[in-house]
Amino acid sequence: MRVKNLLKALPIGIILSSFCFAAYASSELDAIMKARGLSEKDILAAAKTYQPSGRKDEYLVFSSGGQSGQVIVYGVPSMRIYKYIAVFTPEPWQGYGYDEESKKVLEGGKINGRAMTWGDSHHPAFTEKNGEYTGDYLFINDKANPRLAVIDLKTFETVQIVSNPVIKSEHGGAFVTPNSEYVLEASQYAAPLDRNYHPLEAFENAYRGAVTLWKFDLDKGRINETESLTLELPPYNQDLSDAGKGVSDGWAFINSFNTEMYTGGIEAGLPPNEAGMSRNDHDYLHVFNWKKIAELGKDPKNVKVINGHRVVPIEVAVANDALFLIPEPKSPHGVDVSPDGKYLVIGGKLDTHASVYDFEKIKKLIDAKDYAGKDTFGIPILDMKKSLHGQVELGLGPLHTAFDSKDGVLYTSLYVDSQVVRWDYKKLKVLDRINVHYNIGHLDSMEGKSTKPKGDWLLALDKLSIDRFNPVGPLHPQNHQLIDISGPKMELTYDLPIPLGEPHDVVSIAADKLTPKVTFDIGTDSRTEKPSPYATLAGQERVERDGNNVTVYATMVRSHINPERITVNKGDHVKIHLSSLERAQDETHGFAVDSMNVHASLEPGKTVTVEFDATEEGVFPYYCTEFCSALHLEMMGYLMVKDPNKQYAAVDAKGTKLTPEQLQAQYKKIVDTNKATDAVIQTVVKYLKEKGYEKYPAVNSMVTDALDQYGKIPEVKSKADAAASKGDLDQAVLWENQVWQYMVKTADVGLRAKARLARELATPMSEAAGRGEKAYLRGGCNGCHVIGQVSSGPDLTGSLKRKGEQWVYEFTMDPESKFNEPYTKGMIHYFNLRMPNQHMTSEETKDIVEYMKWIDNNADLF
Ligand code: K7E
Ligand code: CUA
Repeated sequence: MRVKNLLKALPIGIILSSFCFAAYASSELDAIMKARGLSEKDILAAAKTYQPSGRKDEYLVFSSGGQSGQVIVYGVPSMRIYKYIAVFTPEPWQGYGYDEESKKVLEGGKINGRAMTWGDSHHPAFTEKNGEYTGDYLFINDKANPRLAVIDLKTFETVQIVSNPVIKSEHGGAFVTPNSEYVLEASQYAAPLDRNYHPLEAFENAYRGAVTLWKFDLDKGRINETESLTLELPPYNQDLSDAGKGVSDGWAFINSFNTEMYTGGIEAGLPPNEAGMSRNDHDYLHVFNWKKIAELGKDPKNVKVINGHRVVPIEVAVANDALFLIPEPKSPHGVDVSPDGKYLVIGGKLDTHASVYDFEKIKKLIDAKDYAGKDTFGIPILDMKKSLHGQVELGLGPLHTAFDSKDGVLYTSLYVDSQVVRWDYKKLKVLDRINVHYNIGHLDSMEGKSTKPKGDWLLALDKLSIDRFNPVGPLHPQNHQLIDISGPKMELTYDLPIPLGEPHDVVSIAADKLTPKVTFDIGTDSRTEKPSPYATLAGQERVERDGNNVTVYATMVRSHINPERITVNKGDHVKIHLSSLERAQDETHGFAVDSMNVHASLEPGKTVTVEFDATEEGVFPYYCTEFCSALHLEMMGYLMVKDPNKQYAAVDAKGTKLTPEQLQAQYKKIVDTNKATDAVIQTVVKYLKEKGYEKYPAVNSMVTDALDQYGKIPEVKSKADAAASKGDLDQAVLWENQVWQYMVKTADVGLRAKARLARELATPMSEAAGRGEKAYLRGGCNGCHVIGQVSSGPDLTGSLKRKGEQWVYEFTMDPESKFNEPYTKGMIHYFNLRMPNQHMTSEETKDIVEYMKWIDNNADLF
């Protein structure tokens, strides 16, 4: 049973005492609750959402980043933020927009040749199969500059941006058809599709709305621009959209406002847009058959080519029964299709109702050609009453809707009332409501836009946070609230301040549907996801010159950049291709050159390029920007920019020289150190091999990393030996030092692998022993005692056998009582330390004894 369900089933008293194993802990909890002013409800909310260190979340949430142009990734139920994915806006720490590979992706989003360095991202969407999320790719739209981005969820990187060739502003994207055939992007503010000047007086004639069907190639993971097409729509301001599924598969739906086609004119003394655009009682829900539109678009007879892009005109869609309108209460906002595809729920925004349309009724009217009339553009209008399943009064400002796993149950956000309403769209009745803080926009249940929404959690995306958080200046964070919807009453459990942009919408997915890579294959261009033509392996590092173009093929591995000196002429154009030779998880390097405004992030295996003009003469240090190892600061080099027309005076290198004896001593010392270090490594290797480390994937990958470092030693060692035999001890010492660097890295990972393996092989700990280990660590006992080794205190292995359980218990409770025993006296003398009284409780001490029993049972492993 899931923890939260368990919590629900038990009365609070039992819960609290089952959280806390010992009586003392319960009183400690009481004390904390009192001191912090927490209620039992707070403690429950914490227990439902808190993830202990190392525990992973059940769901990952992908939130639009609003005007930041990015995507924010966080976990449910913990609400911990995991990542900002750079999409429409350069993000230097990821190298995005500062290296050449990512600049190419951003370039796809240029509009009329102008680079766009920001976006207004609104609606993320996953790839789908049969209407269920697949977790392969994520799409997100840019409302400000109509564009669509593709993020690969293997790498969590943006791999493609396409710019819409005909529309000028958009909102109804990104909505994916149930098998990821197309990604829909509908316009918002009508404009001339030819992108030319047409006076506003020509609004009805020359301005148009539109919906673009971006063709997605699932195998390639990219949008195919030439196979994409657009359906022309009237110049009503189209709003949110959704693709049909199940019974409505093949169809899609778009809301609208301003069917009045009002164009404002406040400055000319005319009433403002807000008055003119909401004058009529009704606007139109657009219903169109995207499958038919895609078919029609294949025949050149059926399309107008605008800006090199195929557009299916309204008349063609109408003549082929592919486009209809249905009146809807004025200026609605969201349209959401139910999981089975049968119902369309429309949030009234200016109307207190939500309207539920029945697709089967709509389809019947269409099939019978039962029309209530036609609009100005000749589009058939279906009767509203005949299409409706019903309406429910929800409250002020209904915007968006999310579905529950329970049949007929759904949640609608009330922007003005700051509430979430749970209601039944089949039976048309309200079930529950909860206040949120404040002015909620979108909301989402887990996998809420798929055919299989989950009924455990709901996210409320609140536009205003006002007083919820510590004030951080007039620009407030947004507030994402986590609501437990698994019980009969909705329960608020967590507030997450969103520190980036105004996120409009989120999509969420079961974490186990995602299979992200942990490293790249060596030499990968992460943006094309193919081997980079510039991949450089160890030994291939070089600098090439072609006229004024200097190309550097460089590598990075703990802890050096090769080359460490790059000399160019003033005026040269410099390109540096960098390859990370790391194979170990999370060993990222960064690369920056003084004052050149370039930055790259090199995750293990990545190849990336930075490019700049060396316009000024001077010295420009370059360095690794990630604290990647103890020798990270040493991971640097110099870019020397010379003026080819200048003569530089020769310099006399000064510096203190070692005497031959000193040099000999230094050489001997480093050689001895290396031998000793290697001996340690060999014992670790022997242990790992004997215990069959290959069978444990986590250990195996650490050992691979350790051996990777160790494998670099022979080459360096032979250089050391060659220098020594030539009598160049200076060079020999330097190369031996490099041997030591590799050994330290090997030993570091090797010892971690050993500890991990010991843990894998050990017998399972009893609950008491587990608590004992925690008490042992909390008490800081590991400061003096190292299991399996004599350290600044004795090795605890075997001490129970030597002294007996009772003695160990008494000694831990009150060390001083034993200081006069000859055994203890001897120990104090040997270690020159007395065991301090850690004031453990009797329970804790008993647990520690259990932990020591576990140690003894596994003594051969330590
Ligand atoms: Cu309602 Cu852009 Cu989906 Cu904002 S949108 S809230
Ligand atoms: Cu590599 Cu720091």
